[in-house]
Amino acid sequence: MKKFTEAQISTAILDAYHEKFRCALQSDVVIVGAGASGLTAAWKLASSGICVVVLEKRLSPGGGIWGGSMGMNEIVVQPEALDIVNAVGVKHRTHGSLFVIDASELAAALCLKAIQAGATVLNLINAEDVCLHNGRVTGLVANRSLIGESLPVDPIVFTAQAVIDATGHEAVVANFLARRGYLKKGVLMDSGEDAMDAQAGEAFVVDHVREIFPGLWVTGMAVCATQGGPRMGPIFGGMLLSGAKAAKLVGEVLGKQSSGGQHSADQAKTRGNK
Ligand code: 48F
Repeated sequence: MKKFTEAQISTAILDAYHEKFRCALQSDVVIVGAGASGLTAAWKLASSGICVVVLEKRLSPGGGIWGGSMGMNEIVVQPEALDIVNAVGVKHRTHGSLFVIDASELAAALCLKAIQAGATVLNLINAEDVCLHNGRVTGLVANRSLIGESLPVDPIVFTAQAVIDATGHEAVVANFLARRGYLKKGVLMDSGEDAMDAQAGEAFVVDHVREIFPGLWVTGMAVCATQGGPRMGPIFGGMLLSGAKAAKLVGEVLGKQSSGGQHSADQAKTRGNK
């Protein structure tokens, strides 16, 4: 007597994914990019009861964390980010005035924090355009990674009250607007991010988190790419702080109108989390 069948396995996956995907189609916040800043923003927003969906085009969430520096999988943070590092719960070693963290541990821990807080992370989903209503970004147009790029298959739309561009150096979502001339002068009008200056870049990436267009916020390297800030290499404190700041700014705006508290709590409960 068979205990389970192949059909049951497939049906279990299909039912679970269908439920997750259906909830994700309408949320409070869509974050594009599951790198350091995007996952931090997702974790913080979901922790405050906001319904968050993260779209990631690659197979694995974690963005640029995994590779550390030149493939050496260690990353560095500065003292200002230590509170967040401790809250994520990863180990760190002191190195002079800096701290070193195993890149895999940080990537895995941030992803776990975001999901256990109630965020929905959808991998293999590529954002390919924005949805724009009355001069405001109201969602993301997205397709399966690889399918949309190679076949004439129409996308799907994820609707949200706020969208965060956390796509790193490419600032993909901001570019959807820039290429049509929607962004004001000074935002993606010049040469993108500036040459490397680690300390200045780390400050810039936090100080310049903002709503660059109605409904669209930038965090992480997308901040520097859109506003000409310096790049900074494998120091990640600024990414964590930038994600936390984006969550705070978006949370303040949504605080007045968020309907997602119960939704997010329900999502976490469905997965057996507290
Ligand atoms: O690159 P990434 O980690 O962005 P970040 O949070 O962090 C930057 C650092 O990794 C590093 C650095 C540190 O000092 O300079 O570069 O700003 O994560 C960006 C994520 O966005 C995904 C991409 O696969 C990556 O995981 N992404 C990019 N374009 C799309 C996308 C897209 N069109 N749709 C969905 N995901």
